[in-house]
Amino acid sequence: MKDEKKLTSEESSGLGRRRFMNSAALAGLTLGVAACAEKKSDGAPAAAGSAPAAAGHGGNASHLKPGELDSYYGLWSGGHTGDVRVLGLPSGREILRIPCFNPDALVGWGITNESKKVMGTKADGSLRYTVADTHHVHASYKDGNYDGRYAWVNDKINSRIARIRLDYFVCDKITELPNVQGFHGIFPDKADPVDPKINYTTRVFCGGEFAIPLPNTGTEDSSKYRSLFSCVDAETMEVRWQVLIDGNCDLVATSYDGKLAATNQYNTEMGAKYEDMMSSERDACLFFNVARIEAAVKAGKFKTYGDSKVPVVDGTRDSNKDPKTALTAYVSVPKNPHGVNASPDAKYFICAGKLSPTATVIELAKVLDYFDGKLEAADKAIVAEVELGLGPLHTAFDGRGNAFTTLFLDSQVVKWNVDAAIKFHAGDKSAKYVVDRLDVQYQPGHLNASQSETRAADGKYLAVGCKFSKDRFLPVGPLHPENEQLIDISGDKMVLMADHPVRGEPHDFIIFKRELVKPKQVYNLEDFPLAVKDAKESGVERNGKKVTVRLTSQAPAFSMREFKLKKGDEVTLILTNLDKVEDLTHGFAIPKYNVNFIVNPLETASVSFVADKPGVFWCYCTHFCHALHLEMRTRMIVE
Ligand code: CUK
Ligand code: CUA
Ligand code: CA
Repeated sequence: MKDEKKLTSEESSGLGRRRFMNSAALAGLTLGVAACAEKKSDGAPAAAGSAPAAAGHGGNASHLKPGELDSYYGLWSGGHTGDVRVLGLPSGREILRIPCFNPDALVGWGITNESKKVMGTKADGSLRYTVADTHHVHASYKDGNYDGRYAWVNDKINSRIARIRLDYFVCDKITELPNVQGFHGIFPDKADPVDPKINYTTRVFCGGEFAIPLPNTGTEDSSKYRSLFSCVDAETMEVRWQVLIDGNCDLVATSYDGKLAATNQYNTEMGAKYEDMMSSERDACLFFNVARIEAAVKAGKFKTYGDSKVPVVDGTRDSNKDPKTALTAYVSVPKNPHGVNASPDAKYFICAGKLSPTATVIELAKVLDYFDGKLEAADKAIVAEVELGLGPLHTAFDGRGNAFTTLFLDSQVVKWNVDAAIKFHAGDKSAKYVVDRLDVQYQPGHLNASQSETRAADGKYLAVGCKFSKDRFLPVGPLHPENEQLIDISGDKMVLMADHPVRGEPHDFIIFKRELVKPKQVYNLEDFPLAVKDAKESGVERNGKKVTVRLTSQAPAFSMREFKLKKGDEVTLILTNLDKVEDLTHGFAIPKYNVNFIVNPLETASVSFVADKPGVFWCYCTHFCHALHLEMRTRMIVE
């Protein structure tokens, strides 16, 4: 009888397709559906799978009233779109996309000279790359928490790292890593291992996943291919050093004391085919002794490869047998591990098994003991290796001693207690380490909890990036969106709160309290060397074929009604927005010239083009700014 009622409410809320799912998935839905029915009887709007599901389980709500602000920011990697998406949580509303690696039509990223300079151009001025594959977003730390300065994101395709300024939420630098392919894992350090006064991020570590010949001569003999682990300077964005390793890098984690960075390795076999990559029963979690690596670089104990001047130190097994001088430590973990994550109590790294149904808990103090010669083998740093379910990929934390791991094959999140797992592993078989399991829809990859990888993990919300949404949203042809699900983790039991469709494929994200960033509302004229500071400075300046057009915008007009060019002119057009009010943004589009970009309040941007088409071209404002927005134009006359 009860079940029938649930189905009816499913159908009335447009979710009748749920009936077609497998039974395991259906079980996971029950809570959300029941809560929907409850809420409806309250006379409140029926928002599918929203807040009410959490009632009585800690009370976190995902539905916000109109005008209400979210309490958390989420920074989501954009995947193929090469951007970073800013979400508000718990509502899941997408607030902004920050273009990094790919052109973006809204802001004119890849169109303006300023953005092209960040993105990198070829000799002819065109963009070096227009595709990307971002996976991991992480932000800068201070005292073990985010400090709101920067975020970084990787591009796996072209081995680039982009930095985002979190005052303006814009990408300001991109660095391409030398000597590596498939740059995947990324993580900032959280302190300096040498100078205790530096309790904030100064380095970003980058894992190279695919092995290539060094230098890349195109040799077919894959036994000569190598992977490198890289360190990028957080301020200058220059590559400080790299480490030649055995095996490959996948994800990256860092310790709170700054002493250790780690990467999980699924290809210790150094195979070129997947069968070879999974031929060993165990692979590794590879630890880097940051202070020793930097001492080796200082002492000149490095090589360089090809054109790159970046020092490369030797972190291979053979060269690092004596723990007391070793730069690296290879800790053996089960077959083809995936994520590695640092617990908020600063004690452990957890490596998920992927092809093994286990998670491995590695105690950081013991890894340091190994480097001090006090532990006979690096593998002794393992304090637990426990079964969780099929396909463990990534782990998040609630700050109360619990870990949450995605099970890709089981389509579940499993909540488990780290201390209990350690007890169980030590022989106490009565220690129940699995606390709860929740079905998710479907096949989750990354997950992250609010403030998870900080000292301030608060155990409120958990977001799960499900790779398949199948029947969760209206069908739109063969390609479905991914399903980002929000889970309330404030109680003992996890409670599914909401589904959100997202464009593929974000992979990873972080969630942090809104008061940790202080975004600016307008730009500063002084920050732009090209700024046209007064409308009176507008005009056309000719130097042979080279022409500079200076313009300002102030709603509802550009500073010149028209400007004249000659066919063949090499034009640089500089536009400063003199409006000072936040959000009073103007656009500038030139028909037939492939130009469209925006200028935010007190921002300056420029574009360069050859005036190769004669005629009259109405340059118009593309961003609604004023009642006279449509009238906001200037005439470009090419004679
Ligand atoms: S990888 Cu995507 S689910 Cu690139 Cu972080 Cu694990
Ligand atoms: Cu200016 Cu629309
Ligand atoms: Ca392997």
